[in-house]
Amino acid sequence: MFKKVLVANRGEIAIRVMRACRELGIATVAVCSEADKNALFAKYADEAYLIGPAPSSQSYLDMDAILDVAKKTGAEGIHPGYGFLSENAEFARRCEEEGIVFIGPPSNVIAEMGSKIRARNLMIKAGVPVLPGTKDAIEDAEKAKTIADEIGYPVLLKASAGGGGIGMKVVNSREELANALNSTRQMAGSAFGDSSVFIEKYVTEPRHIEIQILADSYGNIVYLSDRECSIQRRHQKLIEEAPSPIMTPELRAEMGETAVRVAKAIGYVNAGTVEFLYSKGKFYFLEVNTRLQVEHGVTEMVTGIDLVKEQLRIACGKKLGLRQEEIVINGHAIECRINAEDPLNDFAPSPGKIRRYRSAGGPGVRVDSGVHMGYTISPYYDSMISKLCVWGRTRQEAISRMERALYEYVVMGVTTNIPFHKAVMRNPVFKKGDLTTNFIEDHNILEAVEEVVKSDAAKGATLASAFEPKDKKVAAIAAAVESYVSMAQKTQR
Ligand code: MV4
Repeated sequence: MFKKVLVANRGEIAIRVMRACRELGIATVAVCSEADKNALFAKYADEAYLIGPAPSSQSYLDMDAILDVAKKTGAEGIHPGYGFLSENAEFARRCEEEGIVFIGPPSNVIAEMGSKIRARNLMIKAGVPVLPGTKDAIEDAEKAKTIADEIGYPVLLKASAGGGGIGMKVVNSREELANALNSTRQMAGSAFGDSSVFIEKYVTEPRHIEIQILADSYGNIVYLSDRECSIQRRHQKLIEEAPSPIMTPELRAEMGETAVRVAKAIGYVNAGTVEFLYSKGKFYFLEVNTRLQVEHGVTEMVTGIDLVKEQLRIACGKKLGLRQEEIVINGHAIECRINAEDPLNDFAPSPGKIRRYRSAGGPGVRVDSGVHMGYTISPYYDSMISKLCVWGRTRQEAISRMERALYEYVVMGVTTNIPFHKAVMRNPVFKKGDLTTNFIEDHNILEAVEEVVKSDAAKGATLASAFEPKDKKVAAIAAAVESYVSMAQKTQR
């Protein structure tokens, strides 16, 4: 097992990885930017190194700086977390070259899955269901029209180098196709340096269901749980759950075995996720995420498996200690991403200082967070405060537990999307589990958020309101004392 691992990330995922390391007796090295000098993850690590100023390009994306710290500290492995360099094939290759273990898949697999066209063609060869579409990139509008006529509108233009919904354009008629093709190719070229665009049949009301897999270096591959990730806004996931409300043992086996076939076909190693669209009883391959995902915690809660520990074991050459028949799904888990953003203002980020903080807790509640009271949410990075996960024996118990946890969760000083999550949990269609990727628009959730904000404020329906001084004068004194204390702390530094 590794003696020392560098975590090339920040915030909650850095702490998440360090927790697994601590349990395995692995020393940890953190790298941080100027903005994160006093962040919890930097204090949690056994060693922490400043690698640059706040902008990610000069810190968490600076491969040279990160590799220098790894070499200087003797870290045998680097865990990239998610985002930043986690799916950067060049970084994985450089780790391999330096003899430092990249705790994730081989760099060539990351590169291969970075091309949606190549991934699709590999899946077709492996007999994995894909949507009707083109095997190659399309450049000529007339050819595209012929193909789209065969597929049938609406079609979706997709940038081959895109991901997470960036570089996608829905086309509803022949007349729109030529302009759409040109604009999508142009956007892909400037965003990804690769203007390749292909066509797929557009599925209008899909579910987004993904399968977690684990693969070791000896060809052993298992699937763990499925996850329903349909509640997204502009391709940003907000609520995930395991298992999907529509999952049956038969469907899970079919999708799981398909995900294992995908992993085998591409020579996958370590933790990964196979994304599918599900519509009218059928599922179709979308893409492979070659990293540990934000929402991995719901899989951990229903299987009892620590995915980061499994990643570390696989990365240091151990065989998978899991057989498919011993992986059992127990209960139901839901994750709400708690972000410092204003759901009443187009989810605009709301950076700033957390004046009061008390996370939820109690039976069946897990909070993965990188913040604390007095912490300032930086405008340089994503606005995540935490991932609030709950487990229940049934989906209904998980929902009521999530409602209770959201009631308890106190974050004051910044605006959060907690009211959004409350509005979803209360929604009768959500409670029935009738989800598609259009859920937020189809059920006017944003209007419901306004109601939640009003009712929370009016009748003190949150634990947070218990911290609000009733008397305006008391509030003014409290604020003055707080600003004095923070000034005094600054002078001490
Ligand atoms: C699609 C699709 C409908 N039809 N492909 C979004 C990001 C990437 N995972 C692929 N995505 C989609 N691809 C076809 N042919 C709908 C989406 C999509 C989506 C998929 C999963 C979860 C949320 C989504 C939100 C919007 C669009």
